Amino acid sequence: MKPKPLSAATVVAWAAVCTFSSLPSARLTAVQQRPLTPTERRELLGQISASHDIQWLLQIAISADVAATWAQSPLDRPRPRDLREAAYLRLGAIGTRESLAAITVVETSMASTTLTPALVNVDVWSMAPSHYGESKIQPVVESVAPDGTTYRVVYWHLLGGYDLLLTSSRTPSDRNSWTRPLRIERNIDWWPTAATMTWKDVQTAALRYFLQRRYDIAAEPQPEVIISLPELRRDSDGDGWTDAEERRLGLDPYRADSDGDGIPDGRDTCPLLPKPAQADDVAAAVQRVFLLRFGFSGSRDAILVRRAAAPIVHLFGYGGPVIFGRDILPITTGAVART
Ligand SMILES: [Ca+2]
Ligand SMILES: [Ca+2]
Repeated sequence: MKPKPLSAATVVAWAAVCTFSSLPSARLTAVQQRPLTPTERRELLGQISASHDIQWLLQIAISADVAATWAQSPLDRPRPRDLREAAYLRLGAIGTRESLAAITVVETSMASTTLTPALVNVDVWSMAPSHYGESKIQPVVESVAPDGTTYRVVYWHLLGGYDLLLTSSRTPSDRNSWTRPLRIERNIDWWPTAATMTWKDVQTAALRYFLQRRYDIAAEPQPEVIISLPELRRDSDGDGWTDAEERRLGLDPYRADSDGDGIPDGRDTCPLLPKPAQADDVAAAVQRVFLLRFGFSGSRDAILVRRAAAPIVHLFGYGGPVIFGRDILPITTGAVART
């Protein structure tokens, strides 16, 4: 029997009772104290896929932290994202009034995902597509500034192509204490290597690096980059993205809401596609498939969508920007997720 649509009041009431501290679950309590072996995690995946415990499924789907407690590292399989996907799918498959209310709670929570978190884990980053693995992030160079702050330069395709990115921490041994890596405004067209970072003062560093364009020839030295921290961090419109990142993504560095739909760029998964007043059934289905396949990944990689290849739908619940109909150059490695 098809469930009746839920009223907004019902959803709000459901959300109000679904506080984590008041959600008892014998099964969750039994396994949440320790990481599980691969065999136990596979069994857990099976339990999720057959469960009728809506509160338990909601806990798993809504929180990356809950799913992560069962793994030694994000590289373990089934990964935390696999468990979350399974729980979200199971809630839909159950199809009762209560399970659909739980899905609404999950989606409401995911819709508030920020694209510009203050701090990130710098050890392992997820690729957006589920069939890719998670990647260990190796710094190109690590350097301690005159004020004792540790800085790392990394490279990754967060903004549509490979970029040099700068992150810092006062407590570098805490992998979750690193600032969101910000774009160094120097286009690179291959992998950087053998870098040095020399501090001229507490706000200014000189970065020298090589690019390894081919493995059968020596890496090529590149012109020095002067990094000014105030310039690197400049966010003229206060939306969370720096000016250099907005120029990279094609956003307006001087307008906090580039597409004018009321959602600031730092929280707008589709910052260049205005959100319509209401999603039709097709759009709602696309949104849910996107959330399922990408939203639970934990990835912050930009996703570039060619206009002719996919329906243009305002999406939510993903940690990176989705840009329609635009290539962001230079892109040479093919590693950027394209749909
Ligand atoms: Ca900005
Ligand atoms: Ca917007």
